[in-house]
Amino acid sequence: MNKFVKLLLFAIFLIASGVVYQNYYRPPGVGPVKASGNVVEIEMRAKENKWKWEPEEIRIKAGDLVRLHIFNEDNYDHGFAVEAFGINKRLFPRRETLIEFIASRAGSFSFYCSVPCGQGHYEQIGTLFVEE
Ligand SMILES: [Cu+2]
Repeated sequence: MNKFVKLLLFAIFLIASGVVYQNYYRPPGVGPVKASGNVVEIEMRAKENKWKWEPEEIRIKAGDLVRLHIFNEDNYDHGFAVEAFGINKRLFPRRETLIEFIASRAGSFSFYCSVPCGQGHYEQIGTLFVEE
């Protein structure tokens, strides 16, 4: 058999198996969520010398475009990270940092300070609830 025919058959097999997976086997939680078009503005603070986020819980809906305005009240750096959405940003002292992302899947995810910042570093955590 001609090698190009073999390649073509292999390409057809790959595409067909992708289509079968998408339609019959893909779990509903895997794959992108449709963007809702909603923009959610959230004001957040890292409280001065408390190693606490305010608020410690954020509730949003899947598909929302989230704009987090985080003000760091301390005179040293913090970080803000949510692993599920690939977010990790440094928060410079006494200023606001804007973090934008689309909540592309539902669930509850923890966020935390990602810059070693002192005695309360490991307690500086919170939860992001993304509702369906
Ligand atoms: Cu820290």
